[in-house]
Amino acid sequence: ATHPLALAPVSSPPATVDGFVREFLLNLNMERGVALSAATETDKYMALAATVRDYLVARWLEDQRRQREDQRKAVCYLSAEYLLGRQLDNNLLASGLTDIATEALAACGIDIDTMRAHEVEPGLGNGGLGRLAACFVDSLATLSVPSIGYGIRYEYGIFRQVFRGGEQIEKPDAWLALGSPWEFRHPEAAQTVSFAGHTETYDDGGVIRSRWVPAWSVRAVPYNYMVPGYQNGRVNTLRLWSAEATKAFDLRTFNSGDYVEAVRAQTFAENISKVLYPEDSTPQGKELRLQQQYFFVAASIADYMTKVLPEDFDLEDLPDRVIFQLNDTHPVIAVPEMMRVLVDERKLDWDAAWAITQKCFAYTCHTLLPEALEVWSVDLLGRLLPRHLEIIYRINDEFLLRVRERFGDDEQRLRDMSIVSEHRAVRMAYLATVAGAKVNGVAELHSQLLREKVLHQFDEMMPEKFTNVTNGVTPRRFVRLANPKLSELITAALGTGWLTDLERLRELESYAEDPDFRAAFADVKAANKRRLNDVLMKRDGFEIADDHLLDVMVKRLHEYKRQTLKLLHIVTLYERVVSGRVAVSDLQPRTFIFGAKAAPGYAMAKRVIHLINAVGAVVNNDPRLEGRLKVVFPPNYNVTLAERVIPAADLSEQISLAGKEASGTGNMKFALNGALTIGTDDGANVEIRELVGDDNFFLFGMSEPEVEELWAAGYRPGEFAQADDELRRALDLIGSGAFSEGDRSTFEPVVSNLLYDDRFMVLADYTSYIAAQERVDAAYADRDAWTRSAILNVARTGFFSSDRSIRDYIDRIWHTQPAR
Ligand code: 26V
Repeated sequence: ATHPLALAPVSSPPATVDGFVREFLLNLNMERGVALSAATETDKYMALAATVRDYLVARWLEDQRRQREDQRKAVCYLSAEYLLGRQLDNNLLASGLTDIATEALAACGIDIDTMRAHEVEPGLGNGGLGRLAACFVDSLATLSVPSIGYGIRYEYGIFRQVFRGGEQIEKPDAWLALGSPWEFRHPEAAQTVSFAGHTETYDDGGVIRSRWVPAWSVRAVPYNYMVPGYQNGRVNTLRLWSAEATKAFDLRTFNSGDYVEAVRAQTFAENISKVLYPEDSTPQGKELRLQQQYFFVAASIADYMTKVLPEDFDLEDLPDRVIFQLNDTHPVIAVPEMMRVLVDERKLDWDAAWAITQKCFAYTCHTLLPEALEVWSVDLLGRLLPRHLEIIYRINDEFLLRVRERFGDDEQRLRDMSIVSEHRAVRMAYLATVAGAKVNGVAELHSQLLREKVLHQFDEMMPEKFTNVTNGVTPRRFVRLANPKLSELITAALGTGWLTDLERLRELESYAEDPDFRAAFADVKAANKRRLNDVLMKRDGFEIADDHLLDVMVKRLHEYKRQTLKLLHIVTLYERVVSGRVAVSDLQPRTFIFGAKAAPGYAMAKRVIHLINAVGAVVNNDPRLEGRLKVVFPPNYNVTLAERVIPAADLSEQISLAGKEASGTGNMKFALNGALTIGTDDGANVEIRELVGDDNFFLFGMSEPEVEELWAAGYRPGEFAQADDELRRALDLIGSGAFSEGDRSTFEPVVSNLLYDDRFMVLADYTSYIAAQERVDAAYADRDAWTRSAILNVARTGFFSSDRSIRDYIDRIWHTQPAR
């Protein structure tokens, strides 16, 4: 370019109210093609988003240019899910434009809160794993780590949940219906991703090589999202791939004349990124899901190798330039894909390629449940990705040779450690462990159990690979944006700077002893409850009473998380009053909030949802309770609702069976917002309790070794029902049809599951849980002491910033440097 304007980098509009108004109106007129007087809410929202974008773009382009030129090692975060939540407020905060935008919009007669409310959140994830990825990209940008997030642009995110007769109904989440103002589509940067076909060998000038002859392919079109760091001028990229029909399909339309067949084929291609699988932890082995995984991973590797890496790059140096972090096993097919690219396409010899690959990947495991460990059948892999299957076999053969060298001809061990099982299933966690430079769990206890149980034999062989990185959450979204009143109070006490240095919250410890500060803190909590009341009243007609203890359990519905234990507590309180054993005036008024989606195919989980609603319908309307117990179950719990619920909570329910919840991240969000936890010694609860102290945490239930012991001894849940009169009464009441208009069959499966199976030992922990809830009531009676504990929870949980997690990844796994 020669024009002087083309030589200079783009510049942002002036960061003033006038500058913002001008840019906003320009977008409204030029991009939306409407005048302000005729603009709809959607027009205004889209123009506002475009305006915020305009302020970020210059930095974004600059950071992309630098990242290309920079020799520094970068992180490619590979995740099938990013549960981003709404973007507008976050991007305003990150760019420091909140006040300017508020004023500018007001000057145009627009209330910025109506604009915030207009955004549909991109729900491109199921729960903890997807939200963690979103927190991590925020921290990566805030810490200026050269990095790029790769994932899938699902056309339909996690389903929208509605209740009909108390039962969950799933509705499609058409989050793109109004258009998505935060993304940039880049068709020119598309990659081709191939599938199926066969493999063959050929003579390449004297060298016999393998190659893959695929049967069909799709186009992967990237959509780039800006990921601004918090007020640091850094803007990273999240690149989400969308599947489209290839040119080949179009050609076929033209040539064959079979128009309908060609259009059908196009639909087939576009199915790949159509919908997020709503299963959380029970893989179904569905072909489309494997297609999704390979689709985004192959596109991402090709993008990195051809668009990010310089053309003449010496591949031996790849490990100094990039690390691919595998978010659970979903992207693990990247390992054989990298081998295929290096060996078949770049013509490296196998050993050199394997040496490189082993240094370029690291694997994060997010589960302990054996049923959640992904496997793919050899048949399916062979059909869909024949060359990758060959590569996996060779990786496995060479690995088993090493096992043999090390441990001798121990056939049992060889079977146990084989990547391909006797049942012809490829164990993706084993492949990731063998291939990865590092394997990490997501909380101390989880990492320990990975080494002792799930991957024990791998730990014996390669202990240096195993490490822990305890999860974290972004304080920008989950403290600053979700809880502006608490943030103001903290800033008034500590000054600024704590949002990017969250350990500074420690300085609040002394404020816990200051009665004025405690009063102010209690006022914030009360205001957050009123705000939640307003949200829920408007949304679902639920009321949150000012004087109730707000007891919250929000997370995916899963048996191991034990929503039924929470229900047994509620039913016990109810039964005490209606049986006359406890005077209603002796009840601590409580509102129980649930939020939970069940996987559509998980029958027991759906029945528990029904039961929560059924118990609510009875408890909420029984005049004998005088309104002292309320069950509130707003449908469609998502990031947006979490941001309103968590800051209002008094009590955080983290009651999974010890040894089952890998970490939890909701637990961290609650503590940071001044809720006290009632919880088991599980996942990150262990670390939360260590930090906040036993006096500020309600511990109950068996420890993980106690769980193991009871299980080994032969667990008989019925004996626990026999031993606790109130437990029996609660189960009987549910079984009697008290919550199903006398119909005993509706919830019988839930009751008999607990009495005769109870895989997650709900009954074994019941007595201890009820006792802990009584300690909660007693503690809440001294409101000022409770507030002190709540402040100490905030003060002592700065460790759980995802900035700290990312620093740990850098120190223990990535060994990258921040950008200049
Ligand atoms: C997810 C899926 C989703 C689609 C169907 C197949 C399938 C198979 C396995 C999984 C693993 C789910 C793992 C997960 O979400 N783990 C959660 O990760 C959080 C972040 O580390 C952690 O806080 C939670 O404790 C853990 O349950």
